[in-house]
Amino acid sequence: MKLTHVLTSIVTTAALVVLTAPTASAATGYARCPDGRMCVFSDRDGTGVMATFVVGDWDLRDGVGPQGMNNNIESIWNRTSYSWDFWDYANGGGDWTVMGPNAKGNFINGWANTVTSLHMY
Ligand SMILES: [Ca+2]
Ligand SMILES: [Ca+2]
Repeated sequence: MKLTHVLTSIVTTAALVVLTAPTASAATGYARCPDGRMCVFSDRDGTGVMATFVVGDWDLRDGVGPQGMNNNIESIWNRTSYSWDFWDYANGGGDWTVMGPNAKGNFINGWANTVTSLHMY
C-alpha cells in the first residue's frame, strides 16, 4: 500500500507542474489535452495539431467544429468517462471502431488518417 501512495503522490506532483506552467502553450503532446474532453491529434503519440470535442462531430469535412482533421487523426486520448465511436465516413457511416474511457494511443494501420466522424455515446 505504501508503494501505491508514493506513486500516486508522484503523479499528482507531475500534474501540478503542468497546471502551473507559465503559459498554456508550454504544454506539448498529450499534456495539452484538457480533462473531460476527447482529444485527437494529427500525428502519432499526441503530436501535431490537436482538436478537442465534448460530444463529437458528425462531419469533420464541414465548416462546423475543428478544421483540418478529416482523414487526419493518428492518435487520440479519451479524457471523458464515456466510450466514443469513430467512423470512416460522415454521419456515422462506413467502418467504425470504439474507444473506451481513458483510451490513449495511436490508431493502428488502417485507421490512421481515416476518421471522418466521431461521437460520444
Ligand atoms: Ca464538423
Ligand atoms: Ca474517412
